[in-house]
Amino acid sequence: QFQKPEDAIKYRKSAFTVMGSHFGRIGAVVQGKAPFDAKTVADNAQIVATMSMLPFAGFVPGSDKGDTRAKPEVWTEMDKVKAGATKMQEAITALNAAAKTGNLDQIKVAFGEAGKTCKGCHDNYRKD
Ligand code: ASC
Repeated sequence: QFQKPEDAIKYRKSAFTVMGSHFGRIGAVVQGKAPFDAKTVADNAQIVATMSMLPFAGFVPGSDKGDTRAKPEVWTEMDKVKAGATKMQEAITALNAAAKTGNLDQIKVAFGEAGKTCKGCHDNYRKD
């Protein structure tokens, strides 16, 4: 799937970067820093949902060294990481559903819940 560990690192970081960019665009709306357009939020939520499926395939054995902020615990606690990933994907699915309703209050709640799942993994498994 990946020729070398660095390719896997680049792949997962790229997926996280795109996911974070589109999640952040929803965040700007939630925080009142960007105008609420239901279609734009729904489009962004769909991209986040699709991207959220991708990064974890990039945490292959041997890709713990190199241009990565992933802590070694990612590989020794992979079952916990995978469980966290599933929780995140579920929260993003809920955000995507909320976005499709076009109800900003629902979007705000779902966005907050999804953000917690991002942070949970970052706190435990990402350096700095
Ligand atoms: C974001 C983003 C994250 C999460 C996290 C939530 O917008 O890029 O990783 O929210 O900061 O606490």
